[in-house]
Amino acid sequence: MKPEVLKPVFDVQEIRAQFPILKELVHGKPLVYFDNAATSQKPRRVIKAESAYYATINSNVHRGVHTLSTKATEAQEAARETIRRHINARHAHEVIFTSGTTGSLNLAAFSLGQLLLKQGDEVLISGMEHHANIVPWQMVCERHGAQLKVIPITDSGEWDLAQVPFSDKTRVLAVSHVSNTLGTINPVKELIAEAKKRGIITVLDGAQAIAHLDVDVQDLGCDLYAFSGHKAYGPTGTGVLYGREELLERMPPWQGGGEMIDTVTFEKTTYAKLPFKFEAGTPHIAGIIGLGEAIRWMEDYDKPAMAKHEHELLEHASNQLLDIDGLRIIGSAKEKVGVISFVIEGVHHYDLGTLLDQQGIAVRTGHHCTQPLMERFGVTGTTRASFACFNTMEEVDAMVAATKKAVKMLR
Ligand code: C6P
Repeated sequence: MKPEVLKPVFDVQEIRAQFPILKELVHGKPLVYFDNAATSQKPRRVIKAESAYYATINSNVHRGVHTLSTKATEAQEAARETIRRHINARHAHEVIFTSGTTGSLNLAAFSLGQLLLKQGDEVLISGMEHHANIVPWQMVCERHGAQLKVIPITDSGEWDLAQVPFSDKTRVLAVSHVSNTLGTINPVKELIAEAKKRGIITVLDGAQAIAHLDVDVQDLGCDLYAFSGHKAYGPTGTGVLYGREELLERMPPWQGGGEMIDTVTFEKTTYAKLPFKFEAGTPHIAGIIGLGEAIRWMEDYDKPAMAKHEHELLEHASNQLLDIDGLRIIGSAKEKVGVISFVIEGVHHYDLGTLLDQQGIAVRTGHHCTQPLMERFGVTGTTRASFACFNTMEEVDAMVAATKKAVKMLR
């Protein structure tokens, strides 16, 4: 159960005051940070938690009997428990720490490949996946003689549910909960239910969901769920792979090394219990402690209230931007998080991004690590603004005004 906390009324200025970076100037202008899908900014509490570890308890975990090691271990394991509670996993040992979503998905692909895949089997992904949820599966498919199948995408940027290529050879379904490029919130529960009926293992890429949706892995019914800490107000270099206990028990380890073993001889190694079987080497202890703090911070500030605010920013941005002649929004799904991708006739996204930066406005331009999706929409790249709880309507207005100005200069 999540602790009952009295949520403060959503006050964007009060939230902004907690992000030191928002006081920075870029090219002499106040920073407008709209690149939260790439990485979110960090509240002071997270920065403090990470530096307090280095300043007061820096030590390795699960290795020493000395006081600092015990304190570091307790702090790291408290973060694991916080994350367990936040995503409603049954057990803390179902939460594996990784370097990020990419690390989590590579672990999942390698290990499931070893466990399940053989010649002729199929892995099903979707046409809106990030490269991190394409390439690891391609690599294991190649290794095991399996085939990658793809759910097509509609013009509005949603899965075409009438054309999901399930077959009796499908062994794994690996799809994103939320698209990083389109912002689409996918109907994952529905697809997981269908996959389960067919005995298919389900993997969700939650990189863009964790900071915006209430994620309940038991309710979703997925077998594995991957996310990064740094997109959820936590430190870079941290990530999680949640896994259902029974499946994790059967999955072979990904990397070998210290801490993931029970006994080692030159003839044979036996592996440690969960979660340590999957956590070879010294983890990013400071980062994990920071991630625990980021999750507690989000819980204090109420994710649904944050999501509502971000949705208002999205609506406002969409309405204002569509005033610009020749502007096309890529991704018009009914259910979206605060991500808006657009192209403008006669304007290259790179030039627009550079001119926005000169006004202090940070957006991402390019293919957003979703090249097949770009091909689907017949574009080489887009300009993407992605909102977080600390962004304001005034900042959206500033972006729209700067975009209009840039378009005049570039056409
Ligand atoms: N997307 C973006 O700007 P890492 O880099 O491991 O923390 O996350 C990879 C990843 C996986 N899946 C999805 C849906 C993602 O959005 C990302 C990261 C960033 O859109 C950086 S490319």
